[in-house]
Amino acid sequence: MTHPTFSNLRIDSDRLLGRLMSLGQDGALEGGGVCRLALSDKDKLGRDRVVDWMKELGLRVTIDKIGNLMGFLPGREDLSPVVLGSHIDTVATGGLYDGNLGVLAGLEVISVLKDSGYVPLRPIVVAAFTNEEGARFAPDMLGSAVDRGSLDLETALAIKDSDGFVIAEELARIGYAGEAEPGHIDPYCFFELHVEQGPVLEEEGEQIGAVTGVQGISWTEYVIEGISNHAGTTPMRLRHDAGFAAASVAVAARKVAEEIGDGQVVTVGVNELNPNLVNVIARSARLTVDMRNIDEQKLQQAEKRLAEEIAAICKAEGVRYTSRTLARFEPVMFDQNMVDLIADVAMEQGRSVRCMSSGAGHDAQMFAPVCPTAMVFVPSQGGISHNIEEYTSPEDIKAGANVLLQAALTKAEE
Ligand code: HGY
Ligand code: MN
Ligand code: MN
Ligand code: MN
Repeated sequence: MTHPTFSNLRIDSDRLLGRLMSLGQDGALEGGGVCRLALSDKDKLGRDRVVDWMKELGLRVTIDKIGNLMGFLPGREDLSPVVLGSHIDTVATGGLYDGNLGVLAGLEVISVLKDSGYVPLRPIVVAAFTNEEGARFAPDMLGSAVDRGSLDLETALAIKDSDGFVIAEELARIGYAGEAEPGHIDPYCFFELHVEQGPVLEEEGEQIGAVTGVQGISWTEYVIEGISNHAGTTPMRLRHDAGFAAASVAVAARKVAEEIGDGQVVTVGVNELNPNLVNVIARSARLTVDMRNIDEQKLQQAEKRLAEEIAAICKAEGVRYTSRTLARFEPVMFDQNMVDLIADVAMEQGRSVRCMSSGAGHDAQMFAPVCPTAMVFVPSQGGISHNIEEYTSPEDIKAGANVLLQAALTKAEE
């Protein structure tokens, strides 16, 4: 029996936008935006909502031991599945789209199949991975890394947030300490639809990004220990000021980025002083440095240079420091055939498309080493993300979800 073609199937953008807005209620911030930190009560609300939608769609829902959610739609044959994944945890000042779009567009693909009665050859899995952001628990992409075996489950379960809460206990507390073994699916291929989170597509007037890879990520936490003292009585020559050392690290990090050039980015996102009082020279500082580059050699060079700078700063100020690696992922390249498929589908649908690498980390980078993987980007208005003003237009969301639909169904017939 020849199977009806799927090429005329299209998403229902009102339904997809409706789900995005509904999910955005879980952790909604006054004045817009979302705070749905991994394994928080708000994350539980979002998870419960997504699980309900998966069940309404008749998917077989599994929760694994690190809390990854997977909805399974059988295919005509019992083959390895096409996986459509992303995340629903957000940073504390998050938007409606980062991660959420990828998971809900996956559910929209399932809804289209249910409406049309079309059953693809291969099963399709929609996945929402635990703690992609890394904003509460480091490293980021934690759930997908455990799923793909690049992070040990027991190690991940023991990770604590800055308040001392442990992942294993938080999973149990919100009722998402699943029983399935991480890695219980053997993916045929992996797609992730995601907002670009940068300015490129909008600046160049392109509608779709066919993502070729993800840059390397290096997260380090530094704790600098000085001597607290009176701000008024302590001569400058006698100070061992952890606050000054931390500020100097931020300046040095920017200098290293400029030295390396070529797309090197460096961010000091956390800089906590203790006791953090107006008239006390800081006793200690806890800061994080996020460094990224698509070129692994240059990223290593940036790490080396920053280490040199920090050693010199702390020696000169007479303060001690310790460092801890929070995350370290090498750059990944996606499967060229999958990238080409995304570009071809976009052009067939009359969309302008450009190939580009991703500045942000994504769950897809955990799948790239183990199966054909690629991402679809849609523009971020003003290039803004990790910000409550994050916005992508309904037209761009519809365009991206239709590209995901057709690319996924093409692979599901292989
Ligand atoms: O940091 C990142 O790029 C990702 O959003 N976790
Ligand atoms: Mn994301
Ligand atoms: Mn993010
Ligand atoms: Mn990300």
